[in-house]
Amino acid sequence: MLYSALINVMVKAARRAGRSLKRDLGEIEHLQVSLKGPANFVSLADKRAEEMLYTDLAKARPGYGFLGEEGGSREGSDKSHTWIVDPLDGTTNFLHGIPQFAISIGLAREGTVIAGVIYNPANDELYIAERGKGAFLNDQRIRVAGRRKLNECVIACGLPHIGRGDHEQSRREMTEIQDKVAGLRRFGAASLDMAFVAAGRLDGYWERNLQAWDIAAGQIMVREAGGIVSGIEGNDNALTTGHVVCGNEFVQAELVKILKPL
Ligand code: 2AM
Ligand code: CA
Repeated sequence: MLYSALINVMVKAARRAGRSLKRDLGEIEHLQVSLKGPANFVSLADKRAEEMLYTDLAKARPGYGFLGEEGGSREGSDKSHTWIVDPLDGTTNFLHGIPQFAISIGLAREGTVIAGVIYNPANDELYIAERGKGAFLNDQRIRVAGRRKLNECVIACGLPHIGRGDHEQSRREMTEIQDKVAGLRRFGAASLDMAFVAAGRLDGYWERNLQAWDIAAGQIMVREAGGIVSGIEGNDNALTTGHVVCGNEFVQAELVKILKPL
């Protein structure tokens, strides 16, 4: 598969940071004897991965801005381009040795995401999307699922963490959706949930109160796979609201219809 120079830069960076995370995952088991150890260790793994990504991306594209979960915002001389990076999405899974986590890299030009790479080093699944060029999983073109009946759909959600979000509202949402779908799932890594929607594994996904780095690469992945991504309002921007609803055009619309009034 021949990708653009830009995608090759992103993939190379994701794979190098991925090797580092995979090594660290191997260490997690040994650290579970200590109660405090794993969380600190994961935080270090996270920071190390982000620094690797920053180094590689800044070297390949000097001047681009960089927004990362760990290091925050770093300005560049090129004000129109920004990397939006989550070095470890699905931290809780990683901490527990659950192989559902990813490195997520998006590139925004003038505020629009034009390329995305999502890489799960645990199972070596690499998702790629570039504006106008489609979405790919391990070099195979992917498309969102075609189901139109919600009662045949498998839908994923996110659940707010302790001390975050509105837990009552989240329970109302789950109750409403659970009654109408073939299956409800909660995997715990937003970028991979969106990648799964792009690959047609999931028919839809919603979650509130996310950050730009959770969403950027996933958003272009779903769109390039033929799907729709919005906020809870249905026509708003997930990247700025932090709320995501996605799926094919029917599923996204059905989910919005249910979630909006809640
Ligand atoms: P993270 O692992 O990078 O933090 C799962 O519901 C999603 O929520 C994950 O993508 C996870 O990304 C994110 N997440 C985890 N803890 C969070 C928190 N305290 N606030 C907001 N988002 C969080
Ligand atoms: Ca994240």
